[in-house]
Amino acid sequence: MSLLAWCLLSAASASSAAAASPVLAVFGHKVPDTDTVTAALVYAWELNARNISATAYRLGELNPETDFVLKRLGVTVPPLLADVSGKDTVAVVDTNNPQELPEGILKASIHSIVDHHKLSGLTNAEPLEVDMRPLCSATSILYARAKLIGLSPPKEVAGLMLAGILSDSLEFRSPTTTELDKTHAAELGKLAGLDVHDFAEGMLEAKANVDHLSPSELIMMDTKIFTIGGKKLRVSVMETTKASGPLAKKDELVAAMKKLTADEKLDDVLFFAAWQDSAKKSSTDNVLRFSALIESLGALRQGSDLNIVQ
Ligand SMILES: [Mn+2]
Repeated sequence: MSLLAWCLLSAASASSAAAASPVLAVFGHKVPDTDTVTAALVYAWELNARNISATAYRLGELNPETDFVLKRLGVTVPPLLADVSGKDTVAVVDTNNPQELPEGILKASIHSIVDHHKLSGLTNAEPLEVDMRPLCSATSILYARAKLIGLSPPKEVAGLMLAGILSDSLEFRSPTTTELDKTHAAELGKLAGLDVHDFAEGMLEAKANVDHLSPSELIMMDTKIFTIGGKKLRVSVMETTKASGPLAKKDELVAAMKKLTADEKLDDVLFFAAWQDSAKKSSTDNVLRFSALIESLGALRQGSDLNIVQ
């Protein structure tokens, strides 16, 4: 075979292979947070750089922090994905819990998972690539992967990686933060041309601005249902810069929590509002706790655990 014929043949088979291979849908969990959205975008970038066609999606509305990050970095908001089917091939980031994924996930073909959570029961018919590491965020794992395979992230991708680390680690205050995460953040700040602390402050300000959200939207911003001791609880958390926001909305919040308890046939809705104090290292020192059940029972007392815990 002549060299030209060989080249033509290779090109033809390469293009037909590309046409036949499906575009991977990359996404994280429902009620997306910053790490889930940025990790989906970053992993789609990595896959495309590896010549695996991939598109990032989100499974819900952006929270104000993620909205700030994408605008600050000039990155387009990924499209919303309603569900997946048996025809789809997907890549999952930042979760491996089927309850946090679209219903069709058990029928879809899973190409790979990149996650930093504990094993949570996702199964698949075929062998797949799984990269799980105990780092503070999915994007921290993705940066380690990029370094390993010699991919250098462009500015905006480095910014997305940094945002995932800063968000999930609460700017390194979370106990899940490792020394490697801090090293990654410092390197990514340089690559993205961002001052790490200033960027984190901007994210925190955006997160704290919840004026436009209704009490029920506040409760659903970062939330999960747990069954503990036979009781079904919805546990919601909110991080803010000051307690005055959620305190001012306390009555409306508790009313919305009672409604949710009845609507979803729950035993209780717990809402934790944590705010950061720059003078303290831990973010768990300052927490407001609200319970729909205790409020309903009239057990709220002055100085009880529903008030500020210092
Ligand atoms: Mn995460």
